[in-house]
Amino acid sequence: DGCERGDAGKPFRQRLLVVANRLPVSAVRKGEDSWSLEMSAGGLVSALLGVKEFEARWIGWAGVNVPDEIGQKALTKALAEKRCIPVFLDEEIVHQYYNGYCNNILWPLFHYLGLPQEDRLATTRSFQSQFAAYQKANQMFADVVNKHYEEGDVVWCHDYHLMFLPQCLKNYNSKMKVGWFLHTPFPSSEIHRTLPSRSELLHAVLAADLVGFHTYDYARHFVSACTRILGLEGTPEGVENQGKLTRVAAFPIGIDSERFIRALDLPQVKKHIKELQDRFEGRKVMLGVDRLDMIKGIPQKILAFEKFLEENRDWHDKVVLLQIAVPTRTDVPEYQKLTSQVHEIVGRINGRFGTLTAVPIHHLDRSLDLNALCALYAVTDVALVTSLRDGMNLVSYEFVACQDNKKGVLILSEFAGAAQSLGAGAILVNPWNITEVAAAIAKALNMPSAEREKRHRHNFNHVKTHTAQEWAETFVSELNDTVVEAQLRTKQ
Ligand code: ADQ
Repeated sequence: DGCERGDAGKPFRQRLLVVANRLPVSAVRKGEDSWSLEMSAGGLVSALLGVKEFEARWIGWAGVNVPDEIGQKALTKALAEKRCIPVFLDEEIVHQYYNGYCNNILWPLFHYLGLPQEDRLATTRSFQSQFAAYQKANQMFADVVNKHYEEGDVVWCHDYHLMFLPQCLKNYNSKMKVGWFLHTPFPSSEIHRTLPSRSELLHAVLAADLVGFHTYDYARHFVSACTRILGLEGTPEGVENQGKLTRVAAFPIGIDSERFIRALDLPQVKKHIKELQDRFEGRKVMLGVDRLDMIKGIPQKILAFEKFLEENRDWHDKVVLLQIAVPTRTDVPEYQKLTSQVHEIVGRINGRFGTLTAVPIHHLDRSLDLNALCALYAVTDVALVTSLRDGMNLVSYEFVACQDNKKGVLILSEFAGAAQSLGAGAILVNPWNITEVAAAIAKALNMPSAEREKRHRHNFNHVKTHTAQEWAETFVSELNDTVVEAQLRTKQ
């Protein structure tokens, strides 16, 4: 059957160690040595559960500070049942590595967003200490991976938090199969050049055997950064460094589309759909679902909706925008400012265009569970995804998966990775141009059903066939093969 066999003659699956900043669990301490754990059902979890050839183990930070040994032991034991292995980070490291270097430096830079003026100098001054904390944190992740690594395991590192990890792991064991995938965009080499630690980061990533991005453009930017900044040679397969080829390629992520399609058949979701339809009867529903983050372009989206209302008086009582924005990184002042800014704009527009019986915008600062989210996607006529930059954007995929009955329209930012895959079915916009987005809203609301059907069909086929599971399988199997190839090349 092609499976290797263990001592008892039973087939065993190769182990996949998935390393990400956060474990897919939320942990709450119940007592000195007891924890309650809830597994988060994100796309990455279901993607990796679907990879049948491998048995996944998770390594990452549990998102809580556990200073005492009793607590750490108890948490480690509880997590083991969920196949999770914790990396313990203290508050100071989290502050410098996670809030500082990851979210204040790399995140805005990779999304082409400058720092606010008042933060710029402060960040420049604290750069070195934050970078040192970043390296230290990556080394702590590597220590845990190394401790649990067994020969034959495949290690998959995730995202901008762990760019140093491939190098730390290869320092321990050059035979370890190591892949690294970036969930955000990789910016133009001209942007990456401005980072004081530009070369160290590139070298560290190049230690991996396979480096993956959502789109071909991000992969190209990365290769350009390696050729221009490090003076290395880029080939169609990747980057060559001292006889070693690091394979660089695009692996566009998808969603677990069946999970969303199945949810629409649940009685409670059907009930919810009916309630929403009754609530908004006679009005077209427009929807935004985002983490409340600068990159999602929420203020720009709402200003474009205001412009649409200004220019289309006959639509005033016939359309409603539901914006569901889940707060994230709430201890960062930039994010607090964004929340107030969005509230202020929504309040102004509702004051301006609302009546005693209806308001044009419903804005919720909260997360919804999968069933509520699916019901909302299903009743929507027009979804608005206006990210200023976005690695992929899974909300656009989830909306399409839930629209096979309604065949609503997706307005999608050309700066989201998803524009490459769903561009043919969506109306693509430049989110910075609110006049253009307002015109796209008018076009979407007035679109004849035959055109909606055609556009939806294109996108639905894509979302159904290019799933998260396929994404994970492709990456992991290519990682398995790439190492062999790379070793062969070195031997030649
Ligand atoms: P995110 O920036 O988090 O992910 P996205 O891809 O849209 O962006 O995924 C967000 C997820 O959170 C979706 O599954 C969505 O359903 C959920 N979500 C958002 N708002 C919610 C709300 N109010 N209530 C409930 N759920 C909500 C990063 C990158 C993306 C990349 C992904 C995957 O920034 O560009 O697509 O990783 O690689």
